[in-house]
Amino acid sequence: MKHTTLLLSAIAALLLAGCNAKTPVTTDLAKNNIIPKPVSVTAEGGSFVLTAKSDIHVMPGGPEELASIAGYLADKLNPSTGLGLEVVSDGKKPGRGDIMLMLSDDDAELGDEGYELVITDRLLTVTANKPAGLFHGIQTIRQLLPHEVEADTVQPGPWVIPTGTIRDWPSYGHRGEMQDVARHFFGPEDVKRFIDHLALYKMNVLHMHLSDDQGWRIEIKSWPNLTAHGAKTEVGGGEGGYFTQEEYSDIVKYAAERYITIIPEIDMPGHTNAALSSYPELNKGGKAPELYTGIKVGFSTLDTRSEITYKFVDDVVREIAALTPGKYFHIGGDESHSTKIEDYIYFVNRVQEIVTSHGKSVIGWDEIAHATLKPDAIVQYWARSANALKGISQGAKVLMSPCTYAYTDMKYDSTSIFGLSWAAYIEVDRAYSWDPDTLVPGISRENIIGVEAPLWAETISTFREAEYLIFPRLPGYAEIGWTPAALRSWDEYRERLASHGRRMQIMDINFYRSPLVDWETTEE
Ligand code: TNX
Repeated sequence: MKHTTLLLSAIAALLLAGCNAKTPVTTDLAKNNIIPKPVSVTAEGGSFVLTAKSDIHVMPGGPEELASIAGYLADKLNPSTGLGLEVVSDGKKPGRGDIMLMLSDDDAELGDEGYELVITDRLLTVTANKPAGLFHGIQTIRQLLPHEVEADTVQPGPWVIPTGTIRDWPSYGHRGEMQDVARHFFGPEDVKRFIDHLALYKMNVLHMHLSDDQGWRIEIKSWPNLTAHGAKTEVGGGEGGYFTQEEYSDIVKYAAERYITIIPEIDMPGHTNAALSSYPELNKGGKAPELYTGIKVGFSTLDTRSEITYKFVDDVVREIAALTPGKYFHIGGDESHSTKIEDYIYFVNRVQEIVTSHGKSVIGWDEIAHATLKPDAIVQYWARSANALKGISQGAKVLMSPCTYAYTDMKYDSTSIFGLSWAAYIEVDRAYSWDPDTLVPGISRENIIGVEAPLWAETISTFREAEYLIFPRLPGYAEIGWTPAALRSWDEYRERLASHGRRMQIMDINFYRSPLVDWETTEE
């Protein structure tokens, strides 16, 4: 009967795999290389095999979103497996080799983003309370399959996953990266590729640094010169660029389909030369400076005592907030060295009111704690723990981005071709080996909303260069945000990361071959 044939072909596939597959096949689920490391894994010792008969079933009567998530999985698996998996939502009973996606809201432990994978030799079932959990479960499926699953052409397989159960949920609700599109402009295709990278590692936030001294990168219809003039250049004098509102909305949608929230940042009152150059009336003295293409910080400031400044901020926040479904608006607030402290405090207090009036909560770099924070404000700790503690004493929560560990624009070591080094050299082990809950005395678990790794773009002008700084540190930041500290150790992590070398290679990710990792890669 059919089952015997299938079993035999599965065994044959396993044997074949033993002979010539590049990724060794295991039947021990505990030997997985999943990043971030799952909370709990129970191995059964058998194997589940995807075959030409496999399909992706979604619970009948469930929300539309389930079919979209299943479609996303099919789109990931079909090019490399060639198995033509289809989405089935008509309630037909799943058969051998099928994947089943289900929502069930009675598993409190899993929370809003957790999932359970039950893998038997017949069926792979993903269950979650919310669609976001199913989406993260799918990333685990991708990582359980051989690396070649990430190829965009048909590969021989076999497509085997060891049997057992994975129960998994994140430590923190906010796990993100920041992309600076101001120092050098990166267009929609680059941002989408970044979003795809975040999704694979179960990150759920992309913070976009949309304005700085060197460029204004988002269309504001009521202040058109911000982009007509202020987007025209970038560090080094290149041509710059900006997102139209349609392009920005398209990015927001693309991210949302991957359960990633976009946080837009307009950095102010410092880091504003591009805006000041576009509109003389925003300057004290009314004279517009030239555009700027260097990499100094701290020389620009909006005129904090002029009403036109607040009209400007109100228009900008209103237009961007209307395109942004996420809860937060990031007001920057860092390194305003040309703004007097009393003017800075006055400005941040007023801008918080504006952001709140447009229905968003404020995030700002740690300096904003000098002002009187709104109860729901978030302080992004990057440099000064005293600022973060000041925020906490006002009841604010903290987002952890310590520059000496989490700055993705720092060089790995003195030989790195890209990156800065003012904060530290951040090798892959250093990027991984810190714990947000214990890093700064006085900042503890209950104060922290999560972890974010910023990628500043002074030294990088193409996305391949960006990838060199992002990878392989991003998977480590993702794990710090997801996996409980008790399960994290560099010695064990570096083995898992080594296996992702091959995966990154197949995905054509330009990653830094850190000498601290015995990379599993093929000759290049
Ligand atoms: C500090 S981090 C900055 C950025 C620079 C970065 C370079 C922060 C809030 N401000 O303006 O791009 O250093 O590493």
